[in-house]
Amino acid sequence: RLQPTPEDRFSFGLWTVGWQGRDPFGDATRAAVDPADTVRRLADLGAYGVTFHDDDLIPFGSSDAVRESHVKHFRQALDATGLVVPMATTNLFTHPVFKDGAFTANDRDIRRYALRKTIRNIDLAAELGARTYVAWGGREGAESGAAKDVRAALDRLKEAFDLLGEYVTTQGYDLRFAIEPKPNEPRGDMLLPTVGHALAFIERLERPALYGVNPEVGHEQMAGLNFPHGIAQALWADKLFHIDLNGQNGIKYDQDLRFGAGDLRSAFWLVDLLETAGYAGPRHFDFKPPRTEDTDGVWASAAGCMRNYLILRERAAAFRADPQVREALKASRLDQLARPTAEDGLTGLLSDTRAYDEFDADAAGERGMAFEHLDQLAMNHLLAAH
Ligand code: 3MF
Ligand code: MG
Ligand code: MG
Ligand code: MG
Repeated sequence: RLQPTPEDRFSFGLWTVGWQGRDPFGDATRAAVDPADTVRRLADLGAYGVTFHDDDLIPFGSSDAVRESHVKHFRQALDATGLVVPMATTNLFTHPVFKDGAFTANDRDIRRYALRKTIRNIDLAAELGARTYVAWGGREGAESGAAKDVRAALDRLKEAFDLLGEYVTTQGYDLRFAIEPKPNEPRGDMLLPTVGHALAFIERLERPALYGVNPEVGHEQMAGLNFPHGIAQALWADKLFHIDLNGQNGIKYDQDLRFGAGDLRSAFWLVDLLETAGYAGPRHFDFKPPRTEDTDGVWASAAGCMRNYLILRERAAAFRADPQVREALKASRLDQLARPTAEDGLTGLLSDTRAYDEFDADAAGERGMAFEHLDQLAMNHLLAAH
C-alpha cells in the first residue's frame, strides 16, 4: 500500500540524491554518483522518472564526443529500467559566468550564451522524451539597488522566454515551459520571487499557453506564503505544469528537506489538493539528503519522500471519505462557497430585497463557521487518532 509504483508518478532530480553535501560552509561529505546508478536505484525504489540539469549529466565544458558517451550511458540505464525523463532543465547558476544572472545578466554576450546553452539542452530534453522544460532563474536578481534595472531585466526575461517559445514551436517539440519562482538564495533578491509574480509574468509573453509554473514547497514557504494556496491558484489558472516537492521549516534558507519534513500540516493539505484537483503531472522531489547522511542515508531519505506522500494521500482520502467530515464541511458552508453568488445575474441581485434591504447583517454576523471542529477532524486523520 505504501510501496511506490510507477503509477504514482514519482520523479527525482539527478542533483537531489546526487548532492555531495557541499554547502557555503563545508566541503563535500559524499562521493560523486554515476547518473546511471541513480537511475537503477530510483527504479528499484518504485520511482517512474528522473530529471536533470544539462551539467548533472554532461560535465560543463565536455567535448561533443564525451557528451555523446554520457548521454548514451544514461539512455542505456533508462532503457534497461523503463524509467522516463518527464522534465529537464538548464544549469544557469554554477559557473562564474552566471554570477550576475543568465537571461537577465547585464552583459549581453552572457545572455546570448545562456540562451544557446538552454537551447542545446532543450534539444536533448526533446530527444529523451521530456514534455516539460523547467526554468529556475537561479541568479536572475541582485544584491543592491542600482545594480539591476528591474524593468529592463523583465524585458530581457520576456525576450528570452519568447525566443525559447519560438524555438520549441518551430522545432515542433511537444514541450512546455515551467517557470520556478524563488524569493532569494543564491541572489539577495530574485526576479519572479513567488508563484503569483510568475503567473502575472506569463500573461505578458507572446505564447502564454506554452508556459506554466513549477512551484517548490520550500521556495514559497521561504517567503512566508501558504503553499497549497499558491498551488490552488496555479491550478485555477491551468498553470500547474510541474511541482517540486520537499520540506521547509518556515522563513529561512532553502532547506530542501525530504517531503513530509518541515510543515507537515501544509504537506497534508497539499497532497489533499493535488489528489482531489486531478493534477496529473509528475510528483517531483527536489530535496537534498542532509550532508550528515552516507549513501544508505541518501536512499532512506529518497524512499521517505515517496512514503510520506503515500501516507498523506491515504490520510487525505480518509478525511474526504469520512461522513463526519462531509457533515462538517456542510456546517462550514463549503457547499455554499461552491455556488455562484448571483445565478440570477446583476438584475436579479439588484432587485432582490432580501439581499440588502431586508438582510439582517447582525444575525448573519453571529453565525459560527464551525471551522475549528472541521480542522480538528483533519488533525485526527493526519495523526490517525480516532
Ligand atoms: C533551487 C532549485 C533548483 C531548481 C532546478 C530546476 C537546483 O532552489 O530549486 O534546483 O529546482 O534548477 O528544476
Ligand atoms: Mg530549491
Ligand atoms: Mg529548495
Ligand atoms: Mg526546485
